[in-house]
Amino acid sequence: MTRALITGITGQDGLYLAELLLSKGYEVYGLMRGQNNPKRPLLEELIPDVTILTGDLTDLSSLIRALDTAQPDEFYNLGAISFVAYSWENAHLTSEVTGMGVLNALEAVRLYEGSTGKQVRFYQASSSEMFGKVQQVPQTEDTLLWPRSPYGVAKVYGHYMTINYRESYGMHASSGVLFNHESPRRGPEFVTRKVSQAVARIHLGLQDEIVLGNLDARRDWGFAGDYVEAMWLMLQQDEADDYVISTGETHTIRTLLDAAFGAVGVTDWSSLVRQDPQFMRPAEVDLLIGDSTKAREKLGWQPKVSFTELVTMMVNSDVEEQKKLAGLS
Ligand code: NDP
Ligand code: GDR
Repeated sequence: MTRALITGITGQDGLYLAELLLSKGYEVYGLMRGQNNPKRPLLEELIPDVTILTGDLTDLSSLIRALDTAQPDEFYNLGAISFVAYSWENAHLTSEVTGMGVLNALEAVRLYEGSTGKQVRFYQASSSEMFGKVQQVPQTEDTLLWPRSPYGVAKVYGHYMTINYRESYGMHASSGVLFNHESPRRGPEFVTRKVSQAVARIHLGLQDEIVLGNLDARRDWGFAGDYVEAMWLMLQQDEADDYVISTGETHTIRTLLDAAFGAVGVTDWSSLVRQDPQFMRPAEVDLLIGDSTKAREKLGWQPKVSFTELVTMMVNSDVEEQKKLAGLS
């Protein structure tokens, strides 16, 4: 039985990846931080077959211990402080977790490989946020990186450290440069879920308006369930490598609003949306659109869920959730 260890198991991608690996017959271990993580009950309900280990990416010894227990064939490093806006307010902590945490994970794997003689295939969750200031579109594996946030800078560090461990120690370390991917499990701080939740509440008469920041930024949004398949495929290759994972379509926040309100039959949302400078960023990533030709050709990967299907799925899920919370169903 193949064994996998996932950091960031309580996050959106951790859950989808764990479900995918369990469906393939893996023995799955998940690293969870904190002495009493509030997400533990939900995790135990959704993925009871995953063995939870405690540890933190900033604590190298906890990672070494987790590897000793899990004895993984594959290590997926999904743990991070992942909210870009928060990274300006907590730049040092973001650098420690999202940047140095990758070094800790790589080092723990290298030590484990050295002491056991066993190979562990390593996946690093790199990000399109690394492209930052627009240099070239669509963005590929070769596009110049110009990060625009402390989060983006930390991800660049982790990305190059992963490549460096591959080149220095011959580790099977791959980096997936994933563009934005969403789902009904997306954290409510991210714009897609903030919109789908608010649209659901407005539709049910529980809220009057949505307050947002920049409506003109463009993102290449895909479905998280499709993207975790790409992570797995990367670790099934003989050679480790880096891959862009994206849909190749880009949409503004305005188009997101069209699709989300459209899902509940509203065509003119102008009186329901207000902009507030508090949600503007000190530096914005204006345009993301990825070219995933390499992944499509070498991994045989392609996204299955369209933008409209994704947004409709999220709004419908939030309508049901909000009905339950409000005692309407
Ligand atoms: P989430 O924010 O949903 O999950 C982040 C996970 O990291 C959580 O499980 C969180 O645990 C964990 N974590 C936070 N701090 C630490 C720490 N100090 N030690 C160990 N774990 C920690 O992110 P996603 O699931 O959306 O993303 C997964 C990864 O992919 C992240 O690295 C993200 O940066 C990256 N990424 C995401 C993209 C996206 O569009 N979703 C696109 C490109 C990259 P807790 O629940 O305890 O806070
Ligand atoms: P992003 O996602 O920063 O791309 O990072 P987010 O959904 O936070 O922002 C996307 C765009 O929407 C604009 N925006 C708002 N964003 C939020 N969160 N809240 C608002 O009210 C709002 N109004 C407008 C933003 O300015 C931005 O342009 C995500 C994360 O998952 C990262 O971890 C990951 O690496 C990247 O995607 C790829």
